[in-house]
Amino acid sequence: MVRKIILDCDPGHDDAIAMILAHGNPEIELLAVTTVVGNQTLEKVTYNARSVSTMIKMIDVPIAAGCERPLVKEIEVAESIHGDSGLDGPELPKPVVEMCDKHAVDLIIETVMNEPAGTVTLCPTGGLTNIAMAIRKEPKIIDRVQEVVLMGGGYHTGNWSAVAEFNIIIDPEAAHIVFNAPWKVTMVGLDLTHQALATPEVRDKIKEIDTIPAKFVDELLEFFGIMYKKSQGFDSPPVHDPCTIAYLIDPTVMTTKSVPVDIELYGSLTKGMTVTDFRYPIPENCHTQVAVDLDHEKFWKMIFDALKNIG
Ligand SMILES: [Ca+2]
Repeated sequence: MVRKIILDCDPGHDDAIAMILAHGNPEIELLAVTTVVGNQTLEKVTYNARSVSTMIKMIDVPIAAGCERPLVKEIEVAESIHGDSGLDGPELPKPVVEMCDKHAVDLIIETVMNEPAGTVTLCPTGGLTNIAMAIRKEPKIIDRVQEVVLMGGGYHTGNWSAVAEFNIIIDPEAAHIVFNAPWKVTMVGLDLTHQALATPEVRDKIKEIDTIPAKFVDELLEFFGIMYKKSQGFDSPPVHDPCTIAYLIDPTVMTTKSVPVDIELYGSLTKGMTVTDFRYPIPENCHTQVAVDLDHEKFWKMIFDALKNIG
């Protein structure tokens, strides 16, 4: 059964690869791409989303821009990882894909409310500002969404502080709203995505595909790899965001564990931490789960196949 998704993102090197995986896989129907401030300003990430759509000839998926700042905190971007444009490295094609004139929050609400109940999955791969705003504006979406599968957080480590991950720490209040809504949330956090490494073997296979989008991905990974080595000491960069899409294509690509997760809002050292409670017993009504182990080979085969499908 084809999975209908809304990708709410901040492209972003790994967001771009998530777009490619969603577009290139026949199991996924991308209903909309919505953008949110995160890796760079809203203006830059929205330009990037249009540019990536142009690159992969994804002309029929609406793109809508969302929130230009977090709910409470000031804007914090990830220039040390994604560069000044948010997508440094390859030369970006000039976007020819038009913007949807709706605000992303409205497009999310309208799409969820117009599709049959229980058929749309939200896939946030940036800060959770748009999704939190959508819940507050139209709480009925909580019951209508099939599930939320998000990249963010981590139950044993952070990357933007000792215990907090970037997508959560840039808007912890929004994350608090999203994790505490009574819908099914799968947290694909750093514990999982740090296994999705673009190793030299992976890079070679992408080069072999030898298409314009494959060359684009190779150049993205080249820049991403340099920045990850310099700023976080990784030998191969972790490609976080497409892990969410991979899970929706085939959940056996990862193992998950059902456990309560909540967001720390007040700790002077721990603000933005995804506090995960592994204690026995797990409550029966637990609506959150965390991603644990990745099947690296299966994951990367999905990316290779998507690139081949796009051609
Ligand atoms: Ca992202």
